Amino acid sequence: AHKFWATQPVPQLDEGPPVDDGYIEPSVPRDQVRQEAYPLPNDFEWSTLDINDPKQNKEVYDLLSLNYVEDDEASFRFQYSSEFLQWALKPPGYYKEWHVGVRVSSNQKLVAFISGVPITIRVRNKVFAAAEINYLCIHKKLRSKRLAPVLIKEVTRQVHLQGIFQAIYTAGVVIPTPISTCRYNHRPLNVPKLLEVGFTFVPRNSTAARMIRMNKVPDKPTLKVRPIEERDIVAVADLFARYMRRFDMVPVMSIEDVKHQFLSGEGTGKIGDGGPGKRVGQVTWTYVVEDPETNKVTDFFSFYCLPSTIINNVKYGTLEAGYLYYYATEVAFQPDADENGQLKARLQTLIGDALVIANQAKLDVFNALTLMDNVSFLQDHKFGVGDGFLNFYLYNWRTAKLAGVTSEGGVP
Ligand code: YNC
Ligand code: MG
Repeated sequence: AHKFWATQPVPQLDEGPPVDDGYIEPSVPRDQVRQEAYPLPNDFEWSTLDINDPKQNKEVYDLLSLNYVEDDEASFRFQYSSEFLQWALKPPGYYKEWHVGVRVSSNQKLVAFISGVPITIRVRNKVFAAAEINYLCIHKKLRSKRLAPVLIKEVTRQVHLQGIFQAIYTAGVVIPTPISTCRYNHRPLNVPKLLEVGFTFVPRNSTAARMIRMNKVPDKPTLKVRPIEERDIVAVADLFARYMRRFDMVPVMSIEDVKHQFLSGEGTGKIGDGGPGKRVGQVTWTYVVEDPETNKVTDFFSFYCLPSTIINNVKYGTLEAGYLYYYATEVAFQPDADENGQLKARLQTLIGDALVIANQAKLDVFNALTLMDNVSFLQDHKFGVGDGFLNFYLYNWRTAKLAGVTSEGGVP
């Protein structure tokens, strides 16, 4: 039933669990990688996108904002900003050849895109270099013509040409074969707007006023949180690396990676310049907690802002959504912190503060997936279970199923 995926080095749907973790197809030297681009249908041509060029960046933005991922009811569509694309597509060591576009030859209109960025990942006890594939998008008028497999094969070729033979990617659709499946959860912040645009509904036996009251968040954070600065990077990198040992599939980040992931998306200028609670062009929010006595970073949390176009609403054009990203706390390393509830309590407080900052930044909703230790605080923080699922995939790598991309032993 999967004409394309049946030909690829991925575990097939009917396979049993593997005996050992490892590659499916061996790596090959560069000169044995196919040297010519895959053929496209007549009238189309390949085009490497230069994301640094504002004009090309805008072309990707325009393609995605009209044709990228929508929810099942076609009410909302992701609207990645130009700044977001800059941040997401240009981590340290990125290859411009992995930003693959397809244009109509006659008028040069960009009609399809797929991207990869380099990442080092650990899956269980194995660490390897991979490509993180994202933003696969084909113009609505060119759907169901088997163009997606051509894009995937071409980006795979470009990844192989750099000596990398594994990849990680996520999708809402189920294809061969998810290594984990997570569910979206949503914490309402701006209840009146969420009701007006049909993101949430008043349940029977409740009222809008009651929902607003229930979802109020405090004005101020509980902990002494402050935005991350350059001087925190080494400490955050260390804390991040130690915390990630809790989980079975994680990125391994250099100092440069940490700086890119947690500092470079903060926008420019002072908080407030880009509207309430944000800087101009702000994509990510990362906050740290410092021990007042030792000045050591003891905790951090991070989220990014990804608006969605509201497809049929006259009053509101976009839904401003925050997505919980990485976090870590030193409390995890206190003896028995997992068992005696200290870790659960600290995460509860830390994520409560993330909600306060997200609310100050005037986000409408705060989203989180059922991964890392998230399940331990989602209910208490009044996240509602969403309709959307996110499947995680590895290309050319076998491993047994992972429980919600968390370690078997996340916070219960
Ligand atoms: C998808 N999302 O199953 P079979 S996520 C992978 N990821 O193949 P056609 C997908 N494969 O089943 P259309 C996929 N969606 O026959 C579909 N497929 O074997 C498979 N939507 O191709 C599908 N963006 O061209 C089938 O389909 C074949 O015209 C059908 O195009 C699909 O970025 C798509 O949801 C998704 O723009 C481009 O619907 C289009 O429908 C669209 O006839 C809206 O394709 C936006 C959207 C996807 C977001 C994402 C991750 C992509 C991962 C791709 C796989 C990477 C593999 C690793 C490569 C590097 C390896 C190294 C080393
Ligand atoms: Mg197609």
